[in-house]
Amino acid sequence: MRIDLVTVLPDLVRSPLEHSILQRAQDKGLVEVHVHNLRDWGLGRYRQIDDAPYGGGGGMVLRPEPLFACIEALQDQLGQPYDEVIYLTPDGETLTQPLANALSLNENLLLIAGHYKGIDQRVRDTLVTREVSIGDYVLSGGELPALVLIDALARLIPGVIGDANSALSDSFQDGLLDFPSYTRPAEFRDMEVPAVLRSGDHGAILEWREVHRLDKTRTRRPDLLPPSDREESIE
Ligand code: 6GU
Repeated sequence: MRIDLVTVLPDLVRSPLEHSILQRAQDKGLVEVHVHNLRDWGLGRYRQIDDAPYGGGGGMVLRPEPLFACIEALQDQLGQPYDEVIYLTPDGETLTQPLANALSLNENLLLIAGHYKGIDQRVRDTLVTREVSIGDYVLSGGELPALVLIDALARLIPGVIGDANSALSDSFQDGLLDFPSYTRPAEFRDMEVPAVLRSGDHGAILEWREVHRLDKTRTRRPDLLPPSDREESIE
């Protein structure tokens, strides 16, 4: 998968892309992330990229010319249309695991991180094919949401995560929260790891994990369960 990310703050997004799973995904050639500074397409001597909103009010709006020039240049370089041009915005569709799963199947994505008061509506009306929010709270810009989206997508690409089962067994992937995990030591400050997990009985371990996934989901996120599964708790 190739991801082009357009931002006015390229330095803000670089470091997270250079660590851990995102770095590994890129090292393995499974994901390519290219960061582009919108100011490179800015207007005039001062490379202007934003302006005051028509109609007044606070904040600045990203002008259409730099965004059109940038997106068209990237489109030309790619040599084909992007599968999706995604604008990160709090009024977009909320990112969920099913949306991440669907987007992870694309080959080429262009992400636009807005800033200030957002971007000129004409860009949204013409070039943007999808608008995505990462939740019902307001952030200062689309850069962190873009990184969240990239992380959610990269880990779904086959080969990125070591254990092939790991991404599929995550919380949310089948609608339940994850089970509690323990590692050595078996006893720590009078707290014992549940005996069944040390029993070697794989059937019993699977059952324990399912019971605890369901129990945790009932307690914390009953909204994830069908109404018939919401009551009844383990003793
Ligand atoms: Cl995508 N952008 C901003 N600025 N705030 C957000 C968001 C996006 N998603 C949730 N809050």
